[in-house]
Amino acid sequence: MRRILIATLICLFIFPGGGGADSGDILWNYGLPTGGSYNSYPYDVIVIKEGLPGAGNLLITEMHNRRRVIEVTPDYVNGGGAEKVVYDNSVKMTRSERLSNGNTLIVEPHEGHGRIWEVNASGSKVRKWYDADAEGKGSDGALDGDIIKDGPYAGHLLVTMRYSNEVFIIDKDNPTNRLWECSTGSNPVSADALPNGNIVIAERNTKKVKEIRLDGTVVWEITGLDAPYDAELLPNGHVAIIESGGYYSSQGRLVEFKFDKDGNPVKVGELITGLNYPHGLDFVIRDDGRIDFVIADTCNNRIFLAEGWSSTTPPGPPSPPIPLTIISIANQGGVRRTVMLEVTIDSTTGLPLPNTMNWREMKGVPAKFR
Ligand SMILES: [Ca+2]
Ligand SMILES: [Ca+2]
Repeated sequence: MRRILIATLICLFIFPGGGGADSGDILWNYGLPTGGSYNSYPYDVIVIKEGLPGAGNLLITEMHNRRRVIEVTPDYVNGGGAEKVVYDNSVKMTRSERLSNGNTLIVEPHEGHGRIWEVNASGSKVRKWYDADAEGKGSDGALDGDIIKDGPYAGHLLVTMRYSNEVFIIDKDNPTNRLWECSTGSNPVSADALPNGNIVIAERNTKKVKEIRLDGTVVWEITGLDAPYDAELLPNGHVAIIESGGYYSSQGRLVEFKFDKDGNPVKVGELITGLNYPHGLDFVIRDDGRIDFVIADTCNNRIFLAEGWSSTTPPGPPSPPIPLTIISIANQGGVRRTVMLEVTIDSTTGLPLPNTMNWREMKGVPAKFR
């Protein structure tokens, strides 16, 4: 009884107003369940990068029912945001990205119609970057496509083909010419090219995310994942991964890994659980260096921003511990009792430091509490 009372008091004193924001908290939500505009099976979300038209806006790819790419200028403070339709389609789309010329790259993965297009600001197709049919892959579909930003293949197109288990680079000047290719494990569903030229691939069925060099050697791999669909290498060297779980399983989650001194992945933890078949992940860096995550929670029909636990800045000197004295006055069985608690609080965790908690019952009530 006393312990419960004291624990409650500590919470009230350290976190006035009901508690500070913990990592994993939803800071902004777009779509269900808040009502208003909803996203129709958003497969992916990206934060448009600095230097590109629309920088900071979100590009959301809706896959089912309403098949659109929309651009949202988020209002992270007041909620919601301004929305405009970039492209309205009749077939499925999985991913999209903003190009330096202001146009948008879209990926149509539909079986038998695997194509990657560039659409202009008016929503008209202006270029076909890739056509699976032209390669005799009528039963396959391109599931991811990126224009490579840096490295030896900058400007060319990275394509991820889910059913033929391959990732390859298409010549920007000749769509039938492959500049590089590799076989992957089963069901590669996304790939990103890194500034150093390496490629990060998420393999759904082999439950793996890996970074490979262009010579095919593996830099690292993280195995045992539950249907991974997207991965982001963070500015602090960590890797964040979206595990989809399964269709309508609500077992989707965001997990984060770091690397030990030997380069082996070590799980930091699960930042968010209970997602419904999520497929897309990106991040934003806050003014204080904290990395927050933007997530396409696909079958919950929403995009949201979640508070991360990593920081791009190294940790500063530890905050000093906080000495605290709590006077509690309570009625217990009609008898009024006064308890004084002295404790030292760890200012980082907000929890009592070990062996610092002393409490004693007082006679009477101190004058200022009467
Ligand atoms: Ca990609
Ligand atoms: Ca992503």
